[in-house]
Amino acid sequence: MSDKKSNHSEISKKQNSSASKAANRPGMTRRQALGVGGATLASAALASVLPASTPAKAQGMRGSHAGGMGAMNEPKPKPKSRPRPAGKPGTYTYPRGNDFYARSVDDWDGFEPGRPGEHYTPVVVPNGVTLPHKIVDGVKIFHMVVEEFLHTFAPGLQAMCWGFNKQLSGPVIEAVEGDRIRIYVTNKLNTKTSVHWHGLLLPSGMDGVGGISQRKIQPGETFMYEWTLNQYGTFMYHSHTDTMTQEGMGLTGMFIVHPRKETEKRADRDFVMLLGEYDIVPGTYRPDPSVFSGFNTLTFNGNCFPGTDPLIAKQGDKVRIRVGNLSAMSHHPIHLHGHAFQIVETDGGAIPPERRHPETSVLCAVGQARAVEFIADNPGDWAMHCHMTHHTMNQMGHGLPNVLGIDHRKLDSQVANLLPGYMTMGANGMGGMAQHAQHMEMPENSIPMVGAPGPHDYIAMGGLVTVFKVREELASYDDPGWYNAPKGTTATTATRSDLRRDGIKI
Ligand SMILES: [Cu+2]
Repeated sequence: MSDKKSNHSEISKKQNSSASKAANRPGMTRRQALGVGGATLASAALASVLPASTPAKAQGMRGSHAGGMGAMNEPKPKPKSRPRPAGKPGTYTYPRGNDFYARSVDDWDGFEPGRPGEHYTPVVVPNGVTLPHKIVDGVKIFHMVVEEFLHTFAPGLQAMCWGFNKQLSGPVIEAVEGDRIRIYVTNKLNTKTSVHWHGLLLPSGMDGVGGISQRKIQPGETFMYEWTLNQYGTFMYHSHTDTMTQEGMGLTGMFIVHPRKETEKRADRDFVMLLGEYDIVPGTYRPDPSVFSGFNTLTFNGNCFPGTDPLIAKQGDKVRIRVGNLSAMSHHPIHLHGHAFQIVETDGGAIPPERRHPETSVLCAVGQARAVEFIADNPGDWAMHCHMTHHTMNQMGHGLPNVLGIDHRKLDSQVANLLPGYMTMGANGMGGMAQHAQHMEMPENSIPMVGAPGPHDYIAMGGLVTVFKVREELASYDDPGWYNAPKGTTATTATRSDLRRDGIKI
């Protein structure tokens, strides 16, 4: 869209100038500016120890041919001619052992920082933001502060959470394959932390696992993570120190890497959705990360329905929805109405077109990421939700006594003598609970288990629910309101003549 382009070109200009400054620094090559030892050096070293006429594969086969006398008669290879692992201390060699990694180029050194508009179409984050960056000497610089803050999950429900830059989920990190990135993490918690870059191929010491790959970041300290992105795809980041507590308090986020070269047509709408779950006991203001099950606050990008922003697309748009799951204990089958899609990426790599298959739900287990794609070809308002029924509920309603089907009128009048206003909830299900709640005193800091007013009726859902809105025409991607369905395309009451015509007896 034209307004977007003008924004991007402004950003591009700034980025161009700092990138060329780096490249023009006297006496410094681009590789030095980027601080990369790199695979080119490593492969040159490997080439120097292999006879030029002998492919590496043949060399390997000869070494492994253990049986037979012929092998004994061959001259023993001198130690120096044996292929060694590439790389040397102080350098990092890009991992190249698996051809299924999602990569659009063969080498990642020397690229300018990727620019929005030119190298990628920026992602859309409902209820969220992307992490701003600046460019210093050709390196993309990010900064995140880990701290406690008051987060609103939906109107009426707040809790003190731990987040990156006061966001739950954390701001989406967005970059391009071949970008050199440097991420500063400042710890403002009263406890140690570290950040793991989930699914990313990087030097072991940058992996962020407290104790294994690094010393933990002490309260008040700022750590620096730096590497060159040598893959593209849908990834995540999260605390990897006391993860039960720290992820359970909200230290999670998504990390998107766009391909340096276009592999397929870009999505017009590229949505990022992080799934999460928290246990907030009504009347309290802090998630309880120690529970094993029974999480009562289920979130898309840190918000539960009706607090979730809709996803907006125009008919004909190519849509990508990237889903990551950093819930504590729950897998989520995310179901989209009105469309089918193909799963095109996991956090392990891209799925080749010939191996994709159609689905209408994508199961995203804890610690997994999935990207699905499709054309938005069906105008309307379409629910998108987790298909686990307890995950489309909010706080007030799990684990209640089962009163389904009982006649509670007598009971209510008796108990009301002791507890004025008492009303048994759930005799006909939970759908009416939110409406009852309008007339009842609710516990402090709690929201009804379901509910928001819809265009046709009350919506009896909460938690992991949002709406995918597709319109024939759109002036902008702002929320267009509810769908105005063409006449005769909405389910409604059957008339007597309908029933008579089709022989339906009621
Ligand atoms: Cu679920």
